[in-house]
Amino acid sequence: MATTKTDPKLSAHADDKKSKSYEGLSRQQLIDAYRSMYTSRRVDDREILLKRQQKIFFQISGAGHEAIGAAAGFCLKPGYDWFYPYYRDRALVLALGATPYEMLLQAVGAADDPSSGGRQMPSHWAYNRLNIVTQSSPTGSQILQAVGCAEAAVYLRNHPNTAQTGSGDYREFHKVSSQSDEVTYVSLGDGTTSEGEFWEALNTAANKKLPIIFVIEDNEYAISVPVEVQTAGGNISRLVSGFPNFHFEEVDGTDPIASYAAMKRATAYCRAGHGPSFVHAHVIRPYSHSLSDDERLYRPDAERQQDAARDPITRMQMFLIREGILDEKGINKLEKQVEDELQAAVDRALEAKPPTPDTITQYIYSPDVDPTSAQFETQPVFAQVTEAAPAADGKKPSAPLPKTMAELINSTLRDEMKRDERIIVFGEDVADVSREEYLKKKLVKGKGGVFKLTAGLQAAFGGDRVFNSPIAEAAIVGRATGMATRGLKPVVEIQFFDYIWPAMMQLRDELPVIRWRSNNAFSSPCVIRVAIGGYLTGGALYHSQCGESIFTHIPGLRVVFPSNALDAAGLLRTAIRCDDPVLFLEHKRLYRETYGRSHYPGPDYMVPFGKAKIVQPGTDLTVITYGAVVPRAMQAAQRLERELGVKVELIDLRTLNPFDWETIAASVEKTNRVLVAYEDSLSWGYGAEIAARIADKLFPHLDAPVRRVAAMDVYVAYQPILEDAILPQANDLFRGMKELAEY
Ligand SMILES: Cc1ncc(C[n+]2csc(CCOP(=O)(O)OP(=O)(O)O)c2C)c(N)n1
Ligand SMILES: [Mg+2]
Repeated sequence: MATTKTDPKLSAHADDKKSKSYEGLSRQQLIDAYRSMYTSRRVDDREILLKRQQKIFFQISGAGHEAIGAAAGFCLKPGYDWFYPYYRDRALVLALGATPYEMLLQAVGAADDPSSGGRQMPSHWAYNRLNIVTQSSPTGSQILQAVGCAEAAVYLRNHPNTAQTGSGDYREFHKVSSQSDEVTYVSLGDGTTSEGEFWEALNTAANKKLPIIFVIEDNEYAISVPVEVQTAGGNISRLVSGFPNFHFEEVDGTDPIASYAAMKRATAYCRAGHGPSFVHAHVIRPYSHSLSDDERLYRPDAERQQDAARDPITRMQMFLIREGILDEKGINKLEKQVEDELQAAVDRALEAKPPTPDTITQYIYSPDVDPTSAQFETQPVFAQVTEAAPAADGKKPSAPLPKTMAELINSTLRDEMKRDERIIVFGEDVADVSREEYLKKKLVKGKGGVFKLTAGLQAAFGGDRVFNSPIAEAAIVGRATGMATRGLKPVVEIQFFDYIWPAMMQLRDELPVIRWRSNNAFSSPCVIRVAIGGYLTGGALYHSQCGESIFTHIPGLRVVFPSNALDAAGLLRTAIRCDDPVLFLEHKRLYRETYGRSHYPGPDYMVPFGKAKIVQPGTDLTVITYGAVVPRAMQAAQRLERELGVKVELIDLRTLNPFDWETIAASVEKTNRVLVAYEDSLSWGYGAEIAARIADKLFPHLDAPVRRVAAMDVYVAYQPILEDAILPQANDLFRGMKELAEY
């Protein structure tokens, strides 16, 4: 255990009682434990005072949770094991080597706060050097990431080639490493076990026998809601006891020695590779939920006094005295030392400089790899089609046909996986066949995705690189996030855009925020492929929706939406090689469309983000669109030219965040008329922002109002007659264009 400095004078006196074993903890370690526990409590007390003096802006205490934290600190190794600790883990974080000064820097919101640079509340731990991964405020969103982190440890161990760095892509900036017996620690409160993501995490940890320790710090309350309301039967240990492959512990988490014994067994089980551990620690919460909560409103005095009798700080103090490890003088001396150090830390922290507003936009995206740069603009290299000898009947063999978007996405994944062993593909049904023996014995052909986009990848790269996940979208994104934090490049699939919503917490509050909230101490670049869109005749409302603007509204997330096979290949490669999280939207209707097919552009073809494509140049009217509306708009534009001689400039945005303002502006300045068209419902849709910007920035250049053509403000219906009426068709686009041209 790395802990704060130890004064030799405070070392355990007399060797006489050395023989006595405290579950293997030395007398010095017990003193060290008290030091981190007491320091933790005093930092809390001091922060509470500073908050009352309005010198800091928020406070979250770890009071009552110190003993289990200190005990965990003895079993786990900073910078070796990995940590996803929740906000009450101050004692653990101190035990691992963070300092009160560093904690106070976060409380005052200092520029030098190593956890977030003044961006997150205090007790939102992140210490890169200690492998303490940036934590957030949503209860439980860390758990699936911790599972992904543990999966990554196993994968990295089995794939030494992942250490290759490869210049010119994300790998240059993400060194990977793992330890043969490392474990991942994740903690949470009793109330948080009610979150679905908790159960998704246990499921995968058990199934994959992952080296991860779940620590539940059960203080019997979640703000004002008692444990029996959160948890059926009131005891989480009982509920989870059926999960296979787990080692279970239930312990008095206010007793450091019992906690240590439990944590020691739990850690040993994980380190030995037997599977995950579950430690249920009963603790107390003496300081209400937070400073904005007064627990006397819902907890009677008697109950609170019962808790107070178990206070881990006083218990540990008494224990040290009783065992003759420290006398009263020794305790006072230690406490005085802690106080003095803390006072110095407070004085320094109060002097620390706040961040300046010009830094706000730093680290929304990678500062190292710019996917809009020329580095990502390469030329396609189409394989030479060699003339084959004429067949026996004298007929010429036909040249190979251009490929569909589905085929080119598959080929791109294949080539990238060949190039980069850090790529892992998982999702629902993406494997060829989970029961691999069927594949080996050639009993079945394999599935490879409901749209067959990942077909053959498992056969080519193995079941630990391409595998099926449970139907748990939050788990797909959360696990991917944890893996990416370790330097892997998950390219995961959400089967239908309509089912992305269980992953929304991960997609909004976690994945795209990790870099910004940790001030670039951590990042999680990965790719989420999603089948999206309608025009399916029969897809109905749960297989046809769009909704891309919900994701372009998220800073830190790149959003890509190709309209043809060649762009899909080039953009997917950019998505994989870049250093940001990317939502890669694939239109189902375009997967096998005749429109936009192409030969494979070779293993290095890339299209930069933020560069639109002028599908057709024109002089009279600009049409801005993307995705499946591109071919429909093309049809309408051709008719407009045929019937009215109007020349439309058709722009395919290709990427929605970032988007290509320069191309838009240049075109509108030339044509002076603009239509924005999109498949999503009209109001608040993606094109609304484009239209607003044009109206704002290009007003002097406009000869007509900015118009939009989009879907009706309703869901996509099953009956094709209704679907046709709901979604924008070539006829609607033609009408919109004609009106504008004639305005
Ligand atoms: C997803 C989510 N919902 C609600 C909250 C507000 N909230 C913060 S802490 C908390 C209670 C957590 O209780 P528990 O897991 O028992 O942890 P404790 O604070 O008791 O240690 C709630 C409801 C939140 N942060 N995140
Ligand atoms: Mg609780």
